[in-house]
Amino acid sequence: MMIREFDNVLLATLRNARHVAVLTGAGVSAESGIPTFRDAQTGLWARFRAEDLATPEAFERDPKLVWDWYAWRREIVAKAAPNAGHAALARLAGLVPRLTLVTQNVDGLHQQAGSRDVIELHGNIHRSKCARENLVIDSWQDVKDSPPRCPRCGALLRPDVVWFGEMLPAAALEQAEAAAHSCDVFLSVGTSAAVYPAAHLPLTARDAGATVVEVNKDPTRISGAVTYSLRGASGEILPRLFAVAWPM
Ligand code: BV8
Repeated sequence: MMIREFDNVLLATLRNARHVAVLTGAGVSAESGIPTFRDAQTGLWARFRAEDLATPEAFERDPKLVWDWYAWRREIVAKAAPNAGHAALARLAGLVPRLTLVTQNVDGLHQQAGSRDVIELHGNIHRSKCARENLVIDSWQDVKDSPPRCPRCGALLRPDVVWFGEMLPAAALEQAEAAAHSCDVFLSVGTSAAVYPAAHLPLTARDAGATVVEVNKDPTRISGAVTYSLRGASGEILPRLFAVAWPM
């Protein structure tokens, strides 16, 4: 059901929820100035598609290109601040008995907004790891050429994110799936629901009997499968929805 204003059943369901699970995607960071994953890229990177660069094959073929692409994205993220949508989700933790916040984003903005125990399904762009040992490396010798090398074994460093074709961190995925099975409300915010297995989560929640609420600027492939589809910017809808559901 696509609704403009919030109906009373939705508001009561939210207010009475024992456990709310949230899945966010790149759309929740769009109002912070971070291009979404499927936005066309700009500048030097305009001729590349994100999906083609975020792969082990691309890194294998041209490690410098992929490393430099992440360095460019890290610069954009470094200038970005959490927006009203991130802040509303951080406040939500104090409004419900139990909140599980799962994100596909790698920008760390939920944590910056004050959310705790954020489940990062696709890693974090601020962390780098040894491409051979898979261990997170905090510091390395600066070399003019990129990517830098692991100070322990000399292999190339890579971003600590999950590329297409790679497994998600098992513990994170298990926690996210458990929350989808046990929550009574599942919010899918700012995601095209195009990438698996994250895209299964809202449907897992629906099949387990949860009320699923999508908050998204455009229709997505799950818009017809959710209980409520709220169309618009998360930075505008989330603060209003929570203020109406939990009047001060
Ligand atoms: C895996 C990290 C085992 C890197 C990313 C089952 C079926 C089909 C395919 C598969 C499947 N299982 C696995 C696959 C293959 C693949 C996949 O899903 N492919 C897709 C393209 C079909 N999945 C994998 O490879 C995963 N690994 O499952 O391992 C396996 C492997 C192979 C085969 C079988 C099993 C790993 C996936 C992780 C990839 N890494 N990111 C990086 O960031 O560089 S995914 C990437 O996409 C980002 O993390 C991003 O978050 C994610 C999802 O995109 P969205 O967040 O939804 O962003 P998008 O731009 O698409 O949409 C934004 C939405 O926001 C839009 O709808 C827009 O309208 C809206 N919006 C914009 N502004 C706002 C807004 N909404 C609200 N407010 C606003 N202001």
